[in-house]
Amino acid sequence: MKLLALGANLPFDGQAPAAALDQALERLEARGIGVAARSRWWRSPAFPAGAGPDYVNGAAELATELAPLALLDALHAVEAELGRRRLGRWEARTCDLDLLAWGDLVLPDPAVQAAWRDLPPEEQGRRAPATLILPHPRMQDRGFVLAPLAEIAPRWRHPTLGRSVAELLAALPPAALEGLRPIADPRRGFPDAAR
Ligand code: PH2
Ligand code: MG
Ligand code: MG
Repeated sequence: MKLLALGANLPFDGQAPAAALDQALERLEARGIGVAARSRWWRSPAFPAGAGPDYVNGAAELATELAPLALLDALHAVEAELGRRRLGRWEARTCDLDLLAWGDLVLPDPAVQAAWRDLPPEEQGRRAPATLILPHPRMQDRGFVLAPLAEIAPRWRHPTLGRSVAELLAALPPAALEGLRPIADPRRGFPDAAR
């Protein structure tokens, strides 16, 4: 499974963040990258606390034969189309598309993935990897990633932690889920997503 996390916490072109994330999925499909499944959109307080407006977050399963770096290029292109400016780390953004996993591939290798995964919290805000790390080194820590992901891929198993998405979600401390709530069911439209 090719798994994607989506996030946005700034309006783009007068549109609410959820609308930009809808557009991101449409633009991926227009590039031939299928969306096999998508979660609901969830609202979540910015991490770290106080780092800007609430986010809208979601997850999708992509259907594509693109290799990881080619897929990453396509994600970056769609981010740019949706107004993303790469400024500071953890800065507010109109569209963030994070590749979480590409099957059970571990990049660049298990030791380096584990080193980034286990980076001490005080270093996480200061250091960013220069190369693609898969699975995404913070995915197991984030309620705003795991809760949407559990809607579409609860049984996907993390290749270096050996735990499923459902298990990782259940293992989170309650603080990681605080304030997190679904805002809409895509099959029924987006009744309360406008803001
Ligand atoms: N993404 C970040 C930093 N902080 N907080 C929430 N709630 N959701 C995100 O997607 C998010 C964040 C960096 O990409
Ligand atoms: Mg990103
Ligand atoms: Mg991100």
